[in-house]
Amino acid sequence: MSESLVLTSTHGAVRVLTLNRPAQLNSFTAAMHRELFAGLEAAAGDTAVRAVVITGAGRGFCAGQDLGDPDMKAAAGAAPDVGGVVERLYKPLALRVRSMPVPVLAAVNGVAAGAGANLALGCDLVIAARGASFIQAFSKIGLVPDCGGTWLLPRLVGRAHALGLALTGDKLGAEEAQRIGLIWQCVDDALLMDAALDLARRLAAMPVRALAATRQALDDAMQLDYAGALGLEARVQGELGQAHDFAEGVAAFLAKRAPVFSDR
Ligand code: T3D
Repeated sequence: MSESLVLTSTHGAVRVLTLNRPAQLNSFTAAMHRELFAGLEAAAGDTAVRAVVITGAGRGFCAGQDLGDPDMKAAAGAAPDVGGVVERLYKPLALRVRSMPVPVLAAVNGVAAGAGANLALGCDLVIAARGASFIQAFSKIGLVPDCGGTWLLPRLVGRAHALGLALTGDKLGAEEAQRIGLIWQCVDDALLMDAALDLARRLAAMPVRALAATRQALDDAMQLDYAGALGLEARVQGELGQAHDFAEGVAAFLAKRAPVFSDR
C-alpha cells in the first residue's frame, strides 16, 4: 500500500496534518490535494479537535504545484487547463482553510513556494523556522499568485512589498518575513514544532468559536467602511453573546477560576 501523502496525528485537542512528499518538497499532486482536503474536513467535523497545525515532512514545507504531476498534464497537443486546476483544487482548499471552525496554524519548516507559500499565508497564524523561506514562484513560470495570494499579499504586507515579492519571485527568509509582517513568528529551527504545538494548545483552550468568528469578522470588515464594520461587530457580538463560552468566560472571571470553553 502506498504511504499517505498527508500524515495525521493528534496531540490532545490539536490535529497536525503533515504534507508528506518530502523528496518533491511536498509539492501538490491532485492526490495530495484530496488527502489534505479530507484531513481538514475530518478535523472540522471532529468536535474534539480545537486547533489544526499544517506542516511539511522533510526539509520543505510545500513547493506549490508539482510541475510534473501526470494527473495535471493536458492531452497531447492541448494547453494545460491551469485555470481548471486552480478552480477545482486550490480554490476549495484555500476556502476550506479559511472557513475552519477552529484556528489553523502553519508551521513552516522549510521552503514554501508558489501555492505552498500561499497555503501557509492563508492560515490564521504562521510560525516559521529560521531556516524557512517564502517564494512567490509564480512569476518565474508565467503565472500570477494563486491559492489566495493576490488577496492575501497586499493585505498582509501592503502593495509595495506584495508587488516586490510577486514580481521578482525572490526568496524571503523567515526573519525578514516576520519583520515585514508577512508571518506571525520566526523561531529557531529545532524549536519549530514545540512552539507551534504550544501555541496551538493555547488557542485550543480558548473560546475557539469566537476565534473563528474573529477571523471571519476581520476578513469581512476589509470589504466594509467604518460604519459597516461597526454594524458587523454588533451582529457578531450579538450571536456570541448568546453562546455558552461568553457566559462561561464571564462567570469564570467573576469567580476567579479558570474558564472551561466548549463551543465550536
Ligand atoms: O496547474 C497549475 O500549475 C496551477 C497551479 C499553480 C500553483 C503553483 O504553485 S505554481 C508554482 C509551482 N512551484 C514552483 O514553481 C517552485 C518550483 N521549485 C523551486 O523553485 C525549487 O525547488 C525551490 C526554490 C522550491 C527549492 O529549491 P532547492 O534548490 O532547495 O530544491 P530543488 O533541488 O529545486 O528541489 C528538490 C527536489 O524537489 C527536486 O527533485 P530531484 O531533482 O531531487 O528529483 C525538484 O525537482 C523537486 N521539486 C521542487 N519543487 C517542485 C519539485 N518537483 C515538482 N514540482 C515542484 N513544484
